[in-house]
Amino acid sequence: MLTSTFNTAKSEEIFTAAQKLMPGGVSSPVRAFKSVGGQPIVFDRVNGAYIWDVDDNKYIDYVGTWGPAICGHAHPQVISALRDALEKGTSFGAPCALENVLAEMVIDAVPSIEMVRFVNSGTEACMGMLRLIRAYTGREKIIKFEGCYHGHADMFLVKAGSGVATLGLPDSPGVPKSVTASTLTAPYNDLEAVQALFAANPDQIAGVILEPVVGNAGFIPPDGGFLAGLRELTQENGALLVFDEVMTGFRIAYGGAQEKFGITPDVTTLGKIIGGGLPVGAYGGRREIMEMVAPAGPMYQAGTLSGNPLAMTAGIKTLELLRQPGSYKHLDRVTGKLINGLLQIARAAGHQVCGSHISGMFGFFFTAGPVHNFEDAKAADVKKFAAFHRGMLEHGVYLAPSQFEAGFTSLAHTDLEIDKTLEAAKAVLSSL
Ligand code: HOZ
Repeated sequence: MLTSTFNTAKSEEIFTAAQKLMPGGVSSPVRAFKSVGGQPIVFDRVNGAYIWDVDDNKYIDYVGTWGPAICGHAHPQVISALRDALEKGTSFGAPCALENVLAEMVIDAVPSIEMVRFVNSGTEACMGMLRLIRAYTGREKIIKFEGCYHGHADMFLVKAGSGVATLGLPDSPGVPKSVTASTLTAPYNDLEAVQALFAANPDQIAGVILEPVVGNAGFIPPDGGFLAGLRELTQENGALLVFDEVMTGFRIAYGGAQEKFGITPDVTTLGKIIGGGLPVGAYGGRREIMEMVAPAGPMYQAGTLSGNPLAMTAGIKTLELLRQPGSYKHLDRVTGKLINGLLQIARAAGHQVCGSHISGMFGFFFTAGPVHNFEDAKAADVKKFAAFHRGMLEHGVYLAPSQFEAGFTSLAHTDLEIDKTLEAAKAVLSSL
């Protein structure tokens, strides 16, 4: 059901050409609209809470380039800082003073981090982190949770979330069994399952790795006591606790989930926001652990563009903006208004729905819920989500094209955008 003004002819033309040039026409699978149907929209520009496509349709954006755009897209201060940095070049491949500035900001903010290594993506951060916890503990096995996504490295592609869940893929071909044999999995929010894995693998588990708030199986917060229970179990068993805060870092609180829930892991991975929209990742933790990393220690990990001045600049400016008083209060207020409004409208229209938010991160499922883990998430009505997604698109609202992704707001989302979104949701949900 196209609205009279919804024309995506140029998007379709460009995407048709893209499919001959790149696998599936995209540079990352979750963008391909596979689970919501229709062709993906091809974008031209972004600003504040908005994103425009090549046909000049304007959308209120709740993807925020998958999280980094927390200050709003193309924030004038970020752009201006980047222009100045650009004058000095794009990459030094050598130490740069800006690395110190961002490192100090990260160390000051994130309780578990005393030293940090910058890399170029969340995937790289998680690869480095895994080698580090294995090097530090001298153990090989890890525990991850079903539906959690820690990037696309071999050892994490076991019951993974994000695009793997969106496309309903089995664990990926090309990943050697010998690599994933050390990856043990448990349902999220299930302490007993973790306890059983520790009991069955004594002195073999290097660490427990999780998204402290899941964003890659849809949005799933931890049950009360879950994070504290993992902290205890890891300590009792000589394993490290790792929070993958690529999504939640600087989003659900300035100090991430560990600040929000008061649980300090041993190691943390970051990405997205700390690059302010440029490619970046980082892993950090206690000094004695981080000093294993080369050249301070023997664990090797490297990168040509790591710590480059543009990514450092965008990250520093983004964190400066976030540090201003009221940022997280704003994110919490607008996101609460959005999710509560959506749930109310959906229920009034007769749909079964559940959802929640923490600060500027949210999610909802078309099921009565509650959703505690990936199995619960998979039981939601994906077809209804697809129809809702399409309807919202046609009403000028861009949501993540998958039920298995969290949504993000920004400092640029105001009551105006939320009200317009809820108006659109009312129209769409009453027609489903
Ligand atoms: N890591 C992002 C959220 N699941 C997805 C980004 C992508 O795969 O393009």
